[in-house]
Amino acid sequence: NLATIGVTGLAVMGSNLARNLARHGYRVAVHNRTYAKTEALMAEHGSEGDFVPSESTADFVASLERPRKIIIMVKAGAPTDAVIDELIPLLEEGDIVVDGGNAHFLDTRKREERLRQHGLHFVGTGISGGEVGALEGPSIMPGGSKESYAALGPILETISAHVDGEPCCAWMGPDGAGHFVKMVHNGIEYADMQFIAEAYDVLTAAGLSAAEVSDVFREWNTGELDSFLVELTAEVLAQVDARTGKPLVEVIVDQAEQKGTGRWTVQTALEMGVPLSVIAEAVFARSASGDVAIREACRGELSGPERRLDAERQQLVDDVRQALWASKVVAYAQGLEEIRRASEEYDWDVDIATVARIWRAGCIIRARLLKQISEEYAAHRLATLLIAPSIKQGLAERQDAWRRVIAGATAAGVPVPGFSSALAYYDTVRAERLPAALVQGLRDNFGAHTYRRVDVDGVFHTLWAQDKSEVQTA
Ligand code: NBP
Repeated sequence: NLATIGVTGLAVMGSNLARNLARHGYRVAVHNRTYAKTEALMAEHGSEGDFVPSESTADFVASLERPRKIIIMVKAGAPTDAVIDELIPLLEEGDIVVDGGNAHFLDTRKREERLRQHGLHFVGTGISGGEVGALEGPSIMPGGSKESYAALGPILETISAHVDGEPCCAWMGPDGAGHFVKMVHNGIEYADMQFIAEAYDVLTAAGLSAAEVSDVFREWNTGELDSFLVELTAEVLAQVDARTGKPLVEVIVDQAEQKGTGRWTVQTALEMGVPLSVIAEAVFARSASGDVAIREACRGELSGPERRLDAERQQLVDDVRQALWASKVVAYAQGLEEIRRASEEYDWDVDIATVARIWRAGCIIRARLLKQISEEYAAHRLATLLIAPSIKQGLAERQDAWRRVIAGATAAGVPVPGFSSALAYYDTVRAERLPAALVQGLRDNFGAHTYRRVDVDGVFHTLWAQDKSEVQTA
């Protein structure tokens, strides 16, 4: 009696994924390098479903029906390769190896190519939703061959989160497409959290307490900002520290850490030449918060206005809500554009409407807004999300509030790098003319880098060091 699917790597994510599969009636083979973890899973949750535990990798592989479907849930990087090395000689043509870890999409491309040479399918799969998602239904972003999805997809769709009966799992495209989409998901998550943090900062600068801001976020979660992170913000801000009686947020060290997927998103964008300014700003904001030496050197040394925002409270709350919505839209626009560009570069044919659709539930960035984004991409061919009819109108309606928040925060010396960067991008792409023309003039002056003209086709250079006449170079 063979198992339908196997999971190797039974730390928190792997265990919960295996339990999720078993709860849905699948016979699940389970394996972990250190057998004690397999035994612990069986002791604590073995009765929840039909598990087939194995101590050795060989027994684990032998316990699976063909084509074998094996989900690897180990620490990303060298551990993933160690598991793959062990599996390859034990597998047979047509077997499917799924990497559910947070791998870099370029590593996934290499692994896919390597396994393909062995006649095996390698499915780099983004899984979002943390440990609760893995157990109760994550958002799942598989890449790899389309053929492998025919066998694997129905299982993954069953255990994924669902919205209106639709699974939050779909084939993203070949080789690294799934991990790419997951990477950008995490980048957007950085931006979302930065905006939320800025909203909190602005509201406290206007005199609201953490508990009051918590109430504001709880209220926001019933409207257009309805999302998992806004819901969590209300919870975190309401938490009172048992030691001091203060809001917990006020006793947490104000240095944000990161594991690296946000950085990857930005690095990739830089290499592809995609303006991902808002997500980059969010990554840099975390780094800046952690620059202790610089912050200590500057605190009390650099002058600025008193941190006090004088605004009518309800008006400010309404304005910040709108700044948050508008900024979030820009982060999505930039992130989705990065996916579209990569899809072009790597020939993945990723469907952006589908990406937004499978992010609607299960994952960390799940939000009401994603339904609207998905519908807009399904209905229109969009050069950018910003010009989708309902989004364009939403931005038009909110931009005065957005500008007021940034102006007010800036005047009070409250840093809002995320909001400002988002608005700057909005104003950049809608501009009639950009000062990039001057940049081109300067480049031509010091480096003879040439320029194009608005009125005549061709490439031109001004003889700056001579008589400043213009020559056509192409
Ligand atoms: P960890 O990332 O903490 O990895 C622990 C697992 O890796 C254990 O099963 C461990 O086996 C195994 N492992 C290691 Br370490 N080196 C190994 C090797 N050389 N050979 C075989 N197995 C090895 O687990 P996690 O937090 O459950 O995350 C798993 C994956 O899911 C990661 O890639 C992570 O980035 C990704 N992810 C995590 C989350 C989350 O919320 N935590 C969300 C989404 C994705 P051992 O028991 O023998 O040490």
